[in-house]
Amino acid sequence: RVRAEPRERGSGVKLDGESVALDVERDTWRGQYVLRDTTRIPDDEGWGRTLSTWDARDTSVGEVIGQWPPGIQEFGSPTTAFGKDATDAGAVDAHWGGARVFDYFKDKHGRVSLDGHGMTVNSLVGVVNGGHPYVNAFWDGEKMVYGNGDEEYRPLSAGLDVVGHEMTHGVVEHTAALVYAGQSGALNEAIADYFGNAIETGAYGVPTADPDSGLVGDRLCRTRSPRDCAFRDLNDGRNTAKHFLGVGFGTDNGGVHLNSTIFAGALWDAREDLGDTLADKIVYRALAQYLTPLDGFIEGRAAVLAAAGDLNADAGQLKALHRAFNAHGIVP
Ligand code: ASN
Ligand code: ZN
Repeated sequence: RVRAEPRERGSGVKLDGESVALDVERDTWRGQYVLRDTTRIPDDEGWGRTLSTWDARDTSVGEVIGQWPPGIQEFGSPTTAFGKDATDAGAVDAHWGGARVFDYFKDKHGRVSLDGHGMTVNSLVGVVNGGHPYVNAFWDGEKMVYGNGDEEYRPLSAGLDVVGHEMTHGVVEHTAALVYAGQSGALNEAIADYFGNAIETGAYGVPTADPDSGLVGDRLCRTRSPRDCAFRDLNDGRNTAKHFLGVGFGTDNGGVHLNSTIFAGALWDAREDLGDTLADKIVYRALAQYLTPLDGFIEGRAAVLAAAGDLNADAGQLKALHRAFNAHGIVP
């Protein structure tokens, strides 16, 4: 089958000023180039499956959750060089970051897209909150949505850890399907943070041992120091099961973000001892082969240890895992 729209190598500038290559396509109907990447999902997986980045500037968050807002289009440009509007909207970062995350799961874990079967990856950028800035991002069950940010925070796609986090929610949904409430929800959040930061540190060459490696959202900060403004810190060793905050389901789905660093902190500690490659494989295997929807921290520990055994972790590595879970109060 001959494709109507030729693939092109495009370019753009991220919000941190870095120039990057982008996989784009010419949309012959619109007479424009668009942020549509057809290079990553193989043709025999089916025509039309892509990574697309959509221009949802000024669309309110209520119009995008669980529905497709009318009239939005893939982010366009008159030339293959996407300009300042694409940068400012976070479109360049979302399209670039989406490809990094896609490649990470494919190259490191053999997983083709979020569902493992080449599903289309759609990212909406520039979303606002009823005329106000929107400083959040989320996976709504089918797509990634990025807020436009404010004076303190860049558009949310500017954090590769945030992009990795949201896309990992898609992977979790298609694997363990951890229920997004209470302890299974905190485990879901922990795994999203773990892979988000694993992908970001890998892409930027930051060692896990760096004390700032576990900051979530640190690249979004415009004025304050990353440590002050980051959303979470996976190196926050104080967050243990002793500090588990049981809050009502009406608050943060029962504390899914309050308690996530208990488990993510243990995983991030262990990653330093095990090394990135083995640690990531263990966490992925725990997610894809062992965890089930209502699991909590104790089951999470067992899943990780089982996966580590499968992957021939040696006695010292298993000990490091035990130590990390114990230190965070995750003890059966
Ligand atoms: N950024 C948050 C997350 O992905 C949005 C939310 O509360 N669901 O976890
Ligand atoms: Zn999340």
